[in-house]
Amino acid sequence: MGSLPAPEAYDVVVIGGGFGGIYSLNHLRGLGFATHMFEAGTGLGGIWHWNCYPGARVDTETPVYQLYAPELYDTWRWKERYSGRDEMVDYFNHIADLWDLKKDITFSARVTKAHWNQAECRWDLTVSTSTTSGTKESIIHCKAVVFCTGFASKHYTPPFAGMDQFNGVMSHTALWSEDIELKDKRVAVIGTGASGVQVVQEVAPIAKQLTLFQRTPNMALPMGQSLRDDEWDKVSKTQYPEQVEKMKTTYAGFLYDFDPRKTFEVSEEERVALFEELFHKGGVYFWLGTFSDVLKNKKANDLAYDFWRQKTLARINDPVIAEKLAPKVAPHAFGTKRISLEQDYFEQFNRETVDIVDLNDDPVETFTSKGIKTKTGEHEFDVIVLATGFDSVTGGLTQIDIRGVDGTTVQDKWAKGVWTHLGMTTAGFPNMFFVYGPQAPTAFATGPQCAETQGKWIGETLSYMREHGYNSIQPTPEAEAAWKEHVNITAEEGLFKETKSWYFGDNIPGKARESLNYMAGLPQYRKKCAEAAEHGYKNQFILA
Ligand code: NA7
Repeated sequence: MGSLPAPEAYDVVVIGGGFGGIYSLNHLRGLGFATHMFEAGTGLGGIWHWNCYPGARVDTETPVYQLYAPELYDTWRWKERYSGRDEMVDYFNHIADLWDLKKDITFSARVTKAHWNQAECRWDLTVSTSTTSGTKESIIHCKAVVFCTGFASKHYTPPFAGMDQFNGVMSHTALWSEDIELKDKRVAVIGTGASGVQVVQEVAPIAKQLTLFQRTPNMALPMGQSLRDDEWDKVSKTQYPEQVEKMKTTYAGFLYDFDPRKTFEVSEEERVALFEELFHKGGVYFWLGTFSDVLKNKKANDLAYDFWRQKTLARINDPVIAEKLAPKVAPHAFGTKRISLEQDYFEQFNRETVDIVDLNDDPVETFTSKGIKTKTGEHEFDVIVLATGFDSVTGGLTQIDIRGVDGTTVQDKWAKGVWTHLGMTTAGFPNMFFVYGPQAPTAFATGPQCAETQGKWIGETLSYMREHGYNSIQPTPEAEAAWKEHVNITAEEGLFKETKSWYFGDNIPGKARESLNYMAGLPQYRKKCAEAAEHGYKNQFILA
């Protein structure tokens, strides 16, 4: 792949400054490609830049949730087991300084169009840059483009009736502005995903009154938060190389994996003992370190749910509220929607000032100038927090006008379902790669590990093209059909597919229902990626 002259033209443009983006920029630059990043926000961090709502925090513990370069690890000191949003932003800036990234990044620059130019064998990008004097559009050319737009960059707001009538402050969690005042306010929170849970536990203690509008209870697990002291830091740094090797072998890239035993292979005492142990370890041990059949066998799953329920009920004083938060009949199999971590979420409902509306019994009829009117009456608020999620996994790509060889858009190609090869490329869109997107381990792996795995593969692929004089690469339609089948067969295995969730696109009206993630785990994914590259990418890719 020959070079194009900078600054209007690059070998590779990276879009988005989250983990995928910073890793790719540094890696590709290191391989000698003229690489530039455009980031729509004013700073680095991706979701950690945008999601500055109160209580925003990582659900994966340190030291797992980070990039694995020794120079980064050695020079960074984590403060807590689960980092808060501000610490993550500091971490990104630390990396940017260490790797001297900012000289190759344009901030406040949103790529609105990416059109493949067949005659010139390049991508023509339209970049909209905001400055104090207005917005400017530029056309940028590049040989290859790597979309690092993440799995949660297009927020979703349900079309509630009368939303424009509300006279108070209303914000989606992903568009939060740090000057929104919540102390002594009457606050509504809609949504019970990770964002809703975090907002509730952070804001309930300071709000005059808080009402949670819940459609599905979150089977949240205790976070087990703790400070990382100097001793931890010292030991952790010495263990780092060994830990990195271990993480490469586990399903999601954690330091632990599922227990190989099945639930009914052990006695009741042994089962309860393991459940207790995992629950008290905190984090997602009880989800991803449990018996290997809990997410596959309904009877095993019921036992896990019941254990979680009993633990949760014990924390809530009012039995009516307790039944809403941890109902006798599970709304779905345990762990088949994204498990969130909580610190004192359930205790917040013991406050006089905190209330819960179960939207299944008491649905929203309309927003009003003063608040929200449900079937049973009007609730008045000063602030409404929309913790209603994202057009997850695909939205970051389909919101951009991306056109391939024959002018077809990604939106059109994926209108009835996603087609990719290896969750990184799609036929008809040469030299286009995406990181942390659909049909990859995205939601079932730690972000940094997924970003590194994919970033490395993309770097190897571009290097191969350069070495062998190829100008373009795209998957064959057969390869992507086979990948889709493999992704779907893999998703058939567990209980996940029976549950409505954003894992399957269920949260967005009209979105095709299918597994948006590759669910066979990171080690298996790496194997598939390596196999595809073997023998010069033959049979799976078209190189020209
Ligand atoms: P999530 O996990 O998608 O949560 C969104 C929440 O919003 C969820 O509880 C939804 O209820 C709720 N929702 C969505 N539409 C509605 C309507 N129309 N009425 C009421 N409630 C609604 O987003 P988060 O921001 O919390 O987290 C996103 C991911 O980021 C998270 O999983 C982590 O990986 C990090 P539902 O459950 O569908 O009934």
